[in-house]
Amino acid sequence: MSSNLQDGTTAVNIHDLASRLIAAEDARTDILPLSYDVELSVDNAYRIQSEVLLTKEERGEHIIGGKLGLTSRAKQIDMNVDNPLYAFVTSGMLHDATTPVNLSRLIHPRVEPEIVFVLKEELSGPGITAGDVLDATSSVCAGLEIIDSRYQAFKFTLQDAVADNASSALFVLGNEFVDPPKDLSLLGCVLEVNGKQVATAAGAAVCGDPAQAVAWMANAAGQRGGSLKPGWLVLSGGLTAAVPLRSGDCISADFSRLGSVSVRAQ
Ligand code: OOG
Ligand code: MG
Repeated sequence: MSSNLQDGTTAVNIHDLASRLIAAEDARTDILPLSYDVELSVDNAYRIQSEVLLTKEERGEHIIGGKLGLTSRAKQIDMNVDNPLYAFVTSGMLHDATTPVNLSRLIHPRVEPEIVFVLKEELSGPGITAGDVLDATSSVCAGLEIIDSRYQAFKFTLQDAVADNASSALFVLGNEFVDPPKDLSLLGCVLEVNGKQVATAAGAAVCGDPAQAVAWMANAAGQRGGSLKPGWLVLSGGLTAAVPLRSGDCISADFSRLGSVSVRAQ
């Protein structure tokens, strides 16, 4: 499919821009942000994201959930982008935590701790509240997301990051799936790299309450005709700034109530 959409002064070719991102991921090479030579609206950035996901589906992957990005001040400050965004995770991104990540598959991976929701009911905005999210959640668990922006030095605008499916690459889940506590805001998280504590946070770091972040995605995706489906996982966004994943590293997150989750790199 090829579509040209007028955006500001630029005719934007959604398909060509999506192909740049797919090619970068396939070749494990970083590229200049799309905003370097194209003026993109947020809506067109989401259209590029859909096209990237369509390519993954054509290659046999399927969407298994959603993800929030830039939902904490720690992430927004680190990435110099002030708004949250949403994206989707596919079957190819769920990584078995017992298998080391093969770094040759990635460009410049970083890891961030996240609270992950497992949905039992559909969430379709508008009007979804944090309470609706908790009612629609069967369990929550600990997660580590391995992000890998296709852009040089992880430098991007909101539109760039949206188009790049929010830097998604891989994620791992902990083993403990618990009933969602009524209040996730006080859930504590300690992030360690090779046994050394590097950051701490509470659930409130993410939009005041990670359930609020999931509600935001249901409402924002709802405006574009999307919804969060029963059975999906939803990564509610990095609680802390992400840390680089290097050869030999073991990165762990310990959460109150959710247990711990680790990822190793070879
Ligand atoms: C964008 C993706 C952000 C999160 O949890 O905030 C994200 C990035 O930081 O590269 O996944
Ligand atoms: Mg993330």
